Amino acid sequence: MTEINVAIIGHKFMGKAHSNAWRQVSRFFPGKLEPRMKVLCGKACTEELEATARQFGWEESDCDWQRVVEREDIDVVDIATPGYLHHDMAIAAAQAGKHVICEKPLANTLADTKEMLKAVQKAGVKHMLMHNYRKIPAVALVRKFIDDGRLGDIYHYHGAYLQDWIIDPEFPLVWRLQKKFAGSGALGDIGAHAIDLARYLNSEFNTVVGQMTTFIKERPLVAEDKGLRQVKAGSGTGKVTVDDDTNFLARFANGSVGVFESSRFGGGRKNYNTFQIYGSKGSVAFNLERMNELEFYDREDPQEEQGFKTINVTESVHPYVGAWWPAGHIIGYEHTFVHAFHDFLTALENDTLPSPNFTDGVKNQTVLEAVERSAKSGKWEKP
Ligand code: SOE
Repeated sequence: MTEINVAIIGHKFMGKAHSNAWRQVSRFFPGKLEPRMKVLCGKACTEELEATARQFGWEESDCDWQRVVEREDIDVVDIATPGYLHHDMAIAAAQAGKHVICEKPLANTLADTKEMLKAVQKAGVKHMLMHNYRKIPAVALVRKFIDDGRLGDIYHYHGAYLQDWIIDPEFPLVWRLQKKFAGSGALGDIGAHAIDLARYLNSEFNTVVGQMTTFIKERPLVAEDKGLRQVKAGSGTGKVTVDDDTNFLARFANGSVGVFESSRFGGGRKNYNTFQIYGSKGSVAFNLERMNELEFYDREDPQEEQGFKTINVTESVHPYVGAWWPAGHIIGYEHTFVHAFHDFLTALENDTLPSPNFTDGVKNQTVLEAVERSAKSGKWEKP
């Protein structure tokens, strides 16, 4: 057993999910490499940060990310911060010879993603992009079905990712609603997941045409910056500078067509990351809010049996599931990060490139930017 020393930058929602996964991965997926949770890095060296580091299982805490990425004893840097920070952190980590994991989207601009890919390739380090939804057993099963020809030729792909956490006009102007921090709104945050899943399961994108809408254009500022990265803390309101909803059409390289929607105004949809894929031999439908189930329609079933059936993706033969519990004992959102780190450590052990990685980050960003161009031009745009 060889220890691999990990540093994480970021300790909010993604920092918490990643920390849990670093603690669990070797318990359920024992391999030659065992992660050692060395240091959690935050914005300010406070007692709260130290307490968070202890609570999440890290040996130390620090508030100087440049110092952390330069440490001789660190092998992997895990970037779990807002998108506008990814570029500088990933390049510094790569130049320090560290393997790099980065949350999605890889960066807020295509130029930044290309510089990050160049840096990790030049440094010869491993790199992974944390699109954790590829690591859901049901999603990996769809990938297998397609590889096995069970869907046949793909005709169309529908990807809708809806949430509703900002539907209240009184919800404050947080960093995700400001272009300077988030790059874009629903499109770059949850639309990036939909695009990545479509590339993983179906095909690369050929052309897109889309529209972007901001329903609520002003939002309240909060009294002080509670880590919400306000444009300026204080009373009154601030301007929303990103999309609340983006929808677009797509033509794929494999000849299929696509319909996509990403919105934070899908009232009642909490994390409704869904896709349906329709092919010549079969169809599938998935909903993250029911992540252990996959709807499958097989045109080769006898006619009297035709129809969608619900596969309970909890059998030991299903991807990743054998490491957890017996059939029917479902798993959850946090397990997708454990699967991602298992795949990352396996890639390090085998000296292969993790998937998805920064190359996917560049490709995803070309699609995101083509949709944004199209929303301005009103025309079909090529990624
Ligand atoms: C907020 O939209 C968010 O936390 C996304 O940023 C994550 O990528 C998604 O997995 C859950 O929702």
